[in-house]
Order: sequence, then structure tokens, then C-alpha cells
Amino acid sequence: MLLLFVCGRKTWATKGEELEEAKKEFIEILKTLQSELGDKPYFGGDRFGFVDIVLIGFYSWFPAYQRFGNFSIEPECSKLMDWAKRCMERESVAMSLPDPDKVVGYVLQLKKLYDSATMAEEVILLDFWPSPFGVRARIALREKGVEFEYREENLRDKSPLLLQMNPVHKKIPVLIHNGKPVCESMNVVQYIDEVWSDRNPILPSDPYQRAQARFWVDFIDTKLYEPADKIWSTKGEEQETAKKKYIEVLKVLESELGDKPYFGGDNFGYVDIAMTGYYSWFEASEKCGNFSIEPECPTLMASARRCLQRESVVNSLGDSEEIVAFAFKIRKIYCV
Ligand SMILES: N[C@@H](CCC(=O)N[C@@H](CS)C(=O)NCC(=O)O)C(=O)O
Repeated sequence: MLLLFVCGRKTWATKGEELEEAKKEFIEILKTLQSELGDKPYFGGDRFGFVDIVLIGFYSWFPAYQRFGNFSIEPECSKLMDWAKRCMERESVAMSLPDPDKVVGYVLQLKKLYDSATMAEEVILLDFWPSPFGVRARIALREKGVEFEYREENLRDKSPLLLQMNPVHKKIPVLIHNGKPVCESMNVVQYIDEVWSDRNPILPSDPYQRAQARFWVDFIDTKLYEPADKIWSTKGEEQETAKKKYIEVLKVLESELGDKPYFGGDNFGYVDIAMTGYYSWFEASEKCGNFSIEPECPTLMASARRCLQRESVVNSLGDSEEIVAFAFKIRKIYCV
């Protein structure tokens, strides 16, 4: 009987091969019981007995099993069905068994709950370990506690998956959520915030504050990238100009930060995630450019340290020495 219960449950809770196996086994069990019944009216012989009581409880579940498992019991087990109908003629049984339609409705509810609990979220991140953009997506996922599969890309020999998922820019990061790609790092961060909205908000809930956060992220991505890039990829006067511009932009950001611990106020938020990509390269920029950010922007630096100590950030960043070594390696290729 326990086996019958297990297989019955599988007719609505499983799919594919497992379901097919369960249906087969379910019918096999019923056939074994049917042959035990033989020509007797009840399992107890002429009298409705112990085995009859135990088995008849399953009868009101048959319509649910058949509907969700998409199979039919009657053709294979007609004698057993006759037995069940005989039992149902007994007042004690008819009054005790639940209405089969109600059971179907109940199983439908169970099935919905079960499906939503077991539906695996597939989250894949196409990334490149030193990327200041990739790290933003990693941090956002970790801030939300979302499990994800990290896939390292070789940007000199991009995978067919990257080309297929980001055919416009062909760049990382790309978040692939249940097969669907989301591109551009801050767009990815916003998407993560919206999908897993039940925990640790990244963007502020107030529309004005949200607009302000998006404004500053746009400022960061349009003003900071170019000088940051030139610090490690150029030398001489071009590099000097880039350093000056870089500090100028950081100072604007520092004045926006004011005396808040984070751009997001007391909380590490959208602008902080955008900046942490750059913070992860501060040491490499300073070493490649032979300059120091701290004396120019001490409060921004204090906030950067605070961000870099967060668990989500520590777990998302490589060793800063490795980023410095990587920056020098590509610097050699570009300009020395
Ligand atoms: N605006 C993009 C920038 C992404 C980006 O520049 N990614 C670089 C790695 S750091 C990349 O994939 N480069 C490959 C290429 O340019 O071919 C974002 O925010 O996601």
C-alpha cells in the first residue's frame, strides 16, 4: 500500500521518464491486488474487511492520478474497479470518502506549490575575472544570495554562447536567467534587483532617489571609464592628462558622496556597486600611473574601503595583486 501511495504521488508530482515509470508501477500494483482479489466480491471474501478498508481510501484519488498522469486505470483493472464500485455502495464507505472532484482541486493546488518550489532557477554569468563590469553583476547576485554558475570567458576567443547571448556588443558580463540573456552590467544589476525584489534592495524605492542613483551611474560610466582606461594603456603626456581627468571626476563623485558612508546612504546600493568595479582597479591604476588617490579624495577612499570589505565584494573580487599583475601585463602589450 505504501508503494501504491508513492507511485500515486508521482503521477502528479513528476514528469517524463519518472512519470512513465510511476504509471507503469502503479498499474502493476493494482493488477497484483486484482489477482489477489480473484473472483471474490471483497478482499475479505464475502465480507468487507481489513484490506478493503485500507485500499478503498485510494479510490477517490484515482481521478486525480488519471488526470494529472494522463492515463486510465479501468481498461487494465476492470475487476478491481468493479470491486471499488461495490464498496462505494456501502453507506459507511460512501459517507467517508472525499468527493473526487475536491481531491482533483486539492492536488491541483499541491501541484502548483510543488512546481514553483522545485522549478530550478538557472542563473549563469558569462564573465571575465578582472572585469570591473563583470564584478558588478557578481556582487549584485551575492548581495541577493542568488546561486549562480560562473563561466569564465576567454575574450580573445569568445565562446559561441557569448556571441549568441550578446550579439550586439559581444561583451561580458551577460546574465543568462532561465535561458534568457541580459546584457550591460548596470542593466544586469537592475534586473537582478527587480527579479529578486524580496530581499536586500539595491535601488532605492523612492522614484526621485532612483532617478538620482541612475544619474550618477550614468555619470560614472560616461566620465570615469575613459581616463581610467588611459591610465594603464598610455604613457607620457596622455597618461598625465588622463590622471588629472580621473581625479577631477572622482572629486565630483566625492562631493556627491558627502559624509554618507555609501552613495546609497547607510546602505550599499546601486551607485556603490557601479563604483566598486572601479575601486577594484584603484590599486592597479595607482601603480600603473604612479600616483595616489587617497590624498586627493580621502572620503571617497574611506567609502571604497568600506565597500571592498563587504562579504559580497570580497567573494566576488580576485586578489588585488593579481589585478595589478594583469594590468601591467596588458599595459606591456599596449604601450611599453
Ligand atoms: N558597458 C559594458 C562594458 C562591458 C565591457 O567592456 N566588457 C569587456 C570586459 S571588461 C569585454 O567584454 N570586452 C570584450 C570586447 O570588447 O571585445 C557593461 O557595462 O557591461
